[in-house]
Amino acid sequence: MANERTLSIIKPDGVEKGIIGKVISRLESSGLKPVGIRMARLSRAEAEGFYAVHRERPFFDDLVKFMTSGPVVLMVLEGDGAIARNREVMGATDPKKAAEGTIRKDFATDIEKNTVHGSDSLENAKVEIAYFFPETAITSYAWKASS
Ligand code: IDP
Ligand code: MG
Repeated sequence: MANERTLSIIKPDGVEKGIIGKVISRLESSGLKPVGIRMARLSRAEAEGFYAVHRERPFFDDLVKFMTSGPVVLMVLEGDGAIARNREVMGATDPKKAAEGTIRKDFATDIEKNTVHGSDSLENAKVEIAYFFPETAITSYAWKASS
């Protein structure tokens, strides 16, 4: 599988529940390596821009309100097939439908407060990573090759 990068977010409910470490532990255990991490309190404009594809959906306003309600952890994850792998570890959008052992099954409150975000395609991953991380803020593992 190809080495990929994906954008992961621990949403305000995950930070509020004090499970940042547990979520990152699940991601790392699945073979995903954080190559960029920062915390942020998203502005309304940032959240609206990030979720622009959902702007016509009935839940859009609530989603923006939720995503700006507290701090989030923004992460770039790297690994083999990272985009699909992250989606698998996250579980279905609705925690009621999420598989056993997934982050959303174990930690999410409901279909909105579902603890984590993950890019859903290579194209969206590129856009989402660039939205929050300049390339210089992403640490490569490439040094391993020359050590
Ligand atoms: P995803 O996060 O699993 O990719 P999307 O369909 O892209 O799911 O939706 C983005 C986010 O919008 C979800 O993670 C969730 O927080 C919220 N959301 C999605 N569907 C609903 C809904 O039916 N009601 C309320 N919030 C929703
Ligand atoms: Mg999505």
